Amino acid sequence: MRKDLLIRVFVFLSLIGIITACGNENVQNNSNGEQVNPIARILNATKGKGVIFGHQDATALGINWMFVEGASDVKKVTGDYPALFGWELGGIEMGWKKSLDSIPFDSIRYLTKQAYEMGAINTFSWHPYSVINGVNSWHGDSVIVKHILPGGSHHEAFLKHLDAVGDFFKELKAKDGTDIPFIFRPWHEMDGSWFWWGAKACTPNEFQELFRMTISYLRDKKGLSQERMLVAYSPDRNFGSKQQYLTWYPGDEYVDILGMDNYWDLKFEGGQDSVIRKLKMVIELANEKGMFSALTESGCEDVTDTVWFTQKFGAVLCDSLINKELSYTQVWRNDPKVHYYFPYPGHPAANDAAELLSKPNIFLLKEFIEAKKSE
Ligand code: BMA
Repeated sequence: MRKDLLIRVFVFLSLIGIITACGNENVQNNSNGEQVNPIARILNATKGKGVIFGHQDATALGINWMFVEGASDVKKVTGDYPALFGWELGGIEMGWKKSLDSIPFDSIRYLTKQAYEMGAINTFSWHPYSVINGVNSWHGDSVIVKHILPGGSHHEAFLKHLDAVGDFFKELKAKDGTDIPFIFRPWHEMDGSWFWWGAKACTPNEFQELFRMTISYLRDKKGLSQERMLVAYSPDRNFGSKQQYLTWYPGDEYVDILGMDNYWDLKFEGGQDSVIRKLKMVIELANEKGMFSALTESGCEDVTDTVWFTQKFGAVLCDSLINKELSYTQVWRNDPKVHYYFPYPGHPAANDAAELLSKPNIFLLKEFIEAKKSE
């Protein structure tokens, strides 16, 4: 072979090597090809066996109880805990002792640790107040994002908000001192118009910059490396193609889990077909990128449809491809003062929810612990 041809072949092969190595970064592999993130290892172990079921605020409050040790509406109805616990940090950036949902951050810390010790996964959402004018997250017309980006009038002040979030995460330690790994899902539902980081209040570029800045700051300045924190990108249901789904996408380096929140489609007759169609796009993208996929939020408010769990949600989760590919899902919180998304004992939908969750391929905690044994 001629020397210049040899050089070309060498350059070509090196490029392939570089491209492959970049791909690995997305799934958190170290140089030996091993997963460095404990949650990523678990999601790899359970993939193909079923979908992990989660509940927001699962052990913090429910119908007719609040902070009762060991209580959970999911457990009351199904006999077992969810396998994924969601928690909300809104208000922490204001220096408050309690979240915007009146849950003390000390309780969230305690319950996160408990969930971890039980073998569950913890995931965090954050509905922050604006550092500019103190309004809550549901101000879809307020132009805030561009002012908190680098160079903006409130950038430095906003970094203090990120400090509060990062410090909270850093303090999450197990009994033996191990850092508790978690999923962080910031700036979700950006394709909707209800949040100040949403489609009406910032451009996709500004949004992407906000997302990247948030994750880089937590990683680089707060030490929350990819070994500890997985990041979920989680638009709502407003997309009809993979390209549209990626409108707000900050880039592979900043994301580990591709998600979708979707309450809306499941309100309608046949809506499960739209959810299935959209989730399949998310799954395809996740597989192309070597990432995980999730239905990061769903639910029927006050469970007014008594067969919602088996007929709507279940139709999605039991779709053969989705059941094999989707890592997890979560229904929203049970707050008797506001709304609830999981039935309580005696509720007309209780048996229906229990029926769905009794399926071996939708994981409550015990099944999840079994499934992850091959980790
Ligand atoms: C929303 C509602 C609100 C809550 C917020 C953050 O969907 O449940 O009441 O404040 O989530 O948890």
